[in-house]
Amino acid sequence: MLQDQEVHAAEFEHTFIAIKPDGVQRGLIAEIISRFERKGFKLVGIKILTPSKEFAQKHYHDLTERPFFNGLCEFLSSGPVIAMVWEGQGVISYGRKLIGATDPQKSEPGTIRGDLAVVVGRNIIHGSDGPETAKNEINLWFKPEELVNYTGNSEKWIYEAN
Ligand code: IDP
Ligand code: MG
Repeated sequence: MLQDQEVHAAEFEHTFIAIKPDGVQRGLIAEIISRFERKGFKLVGIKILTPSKEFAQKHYHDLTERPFFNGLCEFLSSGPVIAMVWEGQGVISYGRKLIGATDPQKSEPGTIRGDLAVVVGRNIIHGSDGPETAKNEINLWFKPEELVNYTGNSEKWIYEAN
């Protein structure tokens, strides 16, 4: 029976997604969460916080040499951010597809940045760019006990049995 199939969590990966202060202030929290949720990905961690500038610098440590680094860290720490961990098969790379290209002028329509943002410095959302970054960013933003392990009610309708 399809309803009784087992979905094994072993293939599920995790990614770190943040709604930046512009996305929060523009009232886009539900819109953004909804896109990940409707796709079939599962929310396993969420909180709202205003990161310090030092914390923002840690988050963007690989961009320290870029000319926009200071402004970027000022901006990320300028107001509340929604920090999330999403789970699912392929969620790291597909999450990036849902988000769209870094510069909203180049993001495809249908993506979050393509539909909802206009300039690169106000592109409303962050998503981990690979497995290693995802692990590091989740560890930076969340304590293990802040993440929830559960079976989603529709998982057996989203995945095939394996
Ligand atoms: P990503 O967010 O798509 O992974 P990254 O290259 O990691 O893009 O850059 C991190 C963030 O830095 C971007 O989301 C954007 O907000 C900002 N950023 C990137 N390039 C520029 C730029 O040329 N000018 C201003 N801000 C930039
Ligand atoms: Mg990046």
